[in-house]
Amino acid sequence: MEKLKQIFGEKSSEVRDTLKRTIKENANVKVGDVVLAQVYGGMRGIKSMIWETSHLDPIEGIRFRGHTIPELQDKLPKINGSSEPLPEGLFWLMLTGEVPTEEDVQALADDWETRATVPQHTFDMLEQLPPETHPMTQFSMAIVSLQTDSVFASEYAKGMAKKDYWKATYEDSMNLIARLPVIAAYIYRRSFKGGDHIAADTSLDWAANFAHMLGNDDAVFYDFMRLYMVIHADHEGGNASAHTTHLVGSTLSDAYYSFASGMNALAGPLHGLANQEVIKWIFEMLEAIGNDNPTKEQIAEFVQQTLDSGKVIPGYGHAVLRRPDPRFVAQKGFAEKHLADADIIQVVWKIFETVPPILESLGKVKNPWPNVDAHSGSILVHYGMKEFTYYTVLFGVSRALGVLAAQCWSRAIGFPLERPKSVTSKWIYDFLATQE
Ligand code: CMX
Repeated sequence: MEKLKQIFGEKSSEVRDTLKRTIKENANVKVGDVVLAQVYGGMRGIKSMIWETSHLDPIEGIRFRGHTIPELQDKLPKINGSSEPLPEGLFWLMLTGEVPTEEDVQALADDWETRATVPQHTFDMLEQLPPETHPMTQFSMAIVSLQTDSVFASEYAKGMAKKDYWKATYEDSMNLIARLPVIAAYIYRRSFKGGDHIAADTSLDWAANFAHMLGNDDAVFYDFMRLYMVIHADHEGGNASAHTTHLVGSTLSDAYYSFASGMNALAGPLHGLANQEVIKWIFEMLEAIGNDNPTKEQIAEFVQQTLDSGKVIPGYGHAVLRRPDPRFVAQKGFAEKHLADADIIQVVWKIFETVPPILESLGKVKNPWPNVDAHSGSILVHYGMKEFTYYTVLFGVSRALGVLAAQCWSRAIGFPLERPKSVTSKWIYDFLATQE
């Protein structure tokens, strides 16, 4: 994909030069203060990293290079007859800041297709794992096993110059993104379909081909996969999977090592694994209530039981957002258009009406609204994909687009090793004593 590489190379070198000047001239300008609650509170809100590909506003939600999700749905190229944007277009946008043409995304899809061959040792390694191994464990291990092909690692060993780091990272990112649907589909078919694998259909775009290899050729499901892959791709840099990829990448670990680390962060239930937890919790609720059409009163009672047993309500709350997540809203819009009558969708919408006032009444939850994970599982269940332990892998395939585009930028700008300062609680007490 010489055109994309060339545009990225030109843009990033301009940005790097401007940034170098800006940092030099403004090195001591304050961009914020840090208070004790933030030091002990998961570093919420501390401005301490640069992430060029997207930005999150607590009220408005995510913007990818300045574009909201509805704007992406409107502006990014679509394939004939499809109503959802192609993830290829989003990757182009995140990398260059420009909305690509239809020809550009077609060329990018063709390029990924040429890079999609997974080495046999990755499949062999997966086959050594018990089929019941959690899909995220398999996914993370498969990504690390692909590292044998890292262009960055091999060029670095030969003595690559720093100015060329981004070129090798670009190659690794493109190869990895091209191969992820193949390994992800392989994991799904070996874990849940008895190893009955489905060959790629190279006439399809990246997301539709992924849906095809998973085993679903419904045209509307193809569209859902395109939307899913777009909305989960990036959520600025501070979330755990993005930040982990960035931190590990800052050591000059290649894209494979750093992305696998990001996936290990995504596998936590407070982050990406929440999409599996949501549907598991809904199934438990339906079972406890004893029917597939519970009333809001029955849902409220089950929510209360969950809270009383000291657990969180999965799919609700967010570390940054203070309104319903636009990614939830986009999926709700999709469901309203295509599957509004499905029982499982109706349940999710009733939960949406029931949970926020209950969480609000606790007086401590900063955001009582649904996040991205509250809706995705119900749509997958409707399309027959009920194996909820697999859901976070789908999130992970999409997340590659954002964190790897961001890693190309980090290498091009030349960000240094990330190394914040930690202190002990004794240091804090001594410091507080000096403030009295
Ligand atoms: N259910 C019950 N209690 C919740 C809650 C929820 N959904 N969300 C937050 N709270 C509680 C917290 O546990 C915390 O309680 P304590 O003070 O007793 O420890 C209190 O409210 C304050 O938390 P907060 O400042 O509102 O939220 P955080 O920024 O600390 O955490 C998040 C954010 C997402 C981890 C939290 O809302 C949560 O656990 N949600 C459920 C899990 C989930 O859906 N995660 C997916 C997030 C999206 C993603 O990354 O994919």
